[in-house]
Amino acid sequence: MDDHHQASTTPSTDDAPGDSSQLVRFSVTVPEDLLRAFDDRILRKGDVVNRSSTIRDLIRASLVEESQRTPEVEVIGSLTMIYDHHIGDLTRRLDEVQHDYTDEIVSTMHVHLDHHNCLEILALKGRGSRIYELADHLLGLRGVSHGKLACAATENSLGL
Ligand code: NI
Repeated sequence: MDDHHQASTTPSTDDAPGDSSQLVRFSVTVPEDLLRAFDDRILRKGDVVNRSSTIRDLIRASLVEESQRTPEVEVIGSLTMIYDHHIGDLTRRLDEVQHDYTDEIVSTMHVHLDHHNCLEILALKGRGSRIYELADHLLGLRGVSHGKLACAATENSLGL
């Protein structure tokens, strides 16, 4: 059992994580094929194999995901949806919902994909409870065929 239990504050030679907090080195034990698959994944993303940097990103992402469950936490993210603007009064209803969340919707982009379909992307920033409520309202409208809310960060995670 040599993993998880030891952590030292020996300065690391890895690249800096972008803030001033002290780096801590720890060792992790994983199956060899899992590590190989992990390295392959890093390389597919076009990076040199920098496990530390990738693991830091994964840790941050998991912390963001966890804190999104707290309604009071400020989250930053985007909502993507595709819909057929010919369906009923969908465009009017989409507009009405969005006008109730002017504090949370930072920016929107609308792309007319073809004769029927529209792609709309909303940049969002606000309390988690409001952001999720907005996403539920929009994605629940009849005619919205694809939709996904992706929270990229929380206000706190930006400082990590
Ligand atoms: Ni359109």
